Amino acid sequence: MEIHRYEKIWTAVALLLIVGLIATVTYGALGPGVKMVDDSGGTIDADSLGDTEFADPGVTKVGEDQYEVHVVARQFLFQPGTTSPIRVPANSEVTFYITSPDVVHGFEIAGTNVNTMAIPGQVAEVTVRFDEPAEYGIVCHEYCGAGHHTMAGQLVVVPEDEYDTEGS
Ligand SMILES: [Cu+2]
Repeated sequence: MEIHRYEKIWTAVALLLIVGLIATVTYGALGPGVKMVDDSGGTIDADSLGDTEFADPGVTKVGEDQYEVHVVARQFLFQPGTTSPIRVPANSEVTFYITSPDVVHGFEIAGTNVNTMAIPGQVAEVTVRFDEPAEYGIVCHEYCGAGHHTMAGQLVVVPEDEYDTEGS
C-alpha cells in the first residue's frame, strides 16, 4: 500500500504536536519545582491542641537561618497572623505547620507558593525560603463559615539585622 507524501508529513506533524504537548505538561508539573503538600506533617487530635506544640503557636528558631512556624487556623483567624503578623527574618528557610481545631480552612501566603488546606486532625507542612524583606497577606481560601471573608492575616519578612527573636 502506498502512503501519500502529504499523509506522511501530516502524520509526523501530528506526532510531534502530541510529543510536544506531553513534554510541556511534564515540564510544567516537574520543572519549576512544584511540590504538593503531602501527609508528612502527620495527624493530631483536633480536640486537644492544647496538649501539642500548637498550644502556644508561633515562630521557633530551629537552626542557623531555619525557623518553624506553628499556625492554628480557626473561625475566623490565624494564630498567629491575624491579630499580630507572623514575623520571620529575610534569608531564612521557614517551615509552616498548620492545623485547625474546628472546620476546614485554607492557608495561602499570597505571592508565594505556600498554599494548603488546614484540616482538623491533620497537620499541613510547607517549607519556603524568604530571601528578601517583604510583607505578604495570608488568606483563608476555603469557605469556613459566616466570617470566612474576614479571615486573613499578615506575614512580615523583616531585614535580618532588624530581627529579634523576642518580637516574634
Ligand atoms: Cu477559614
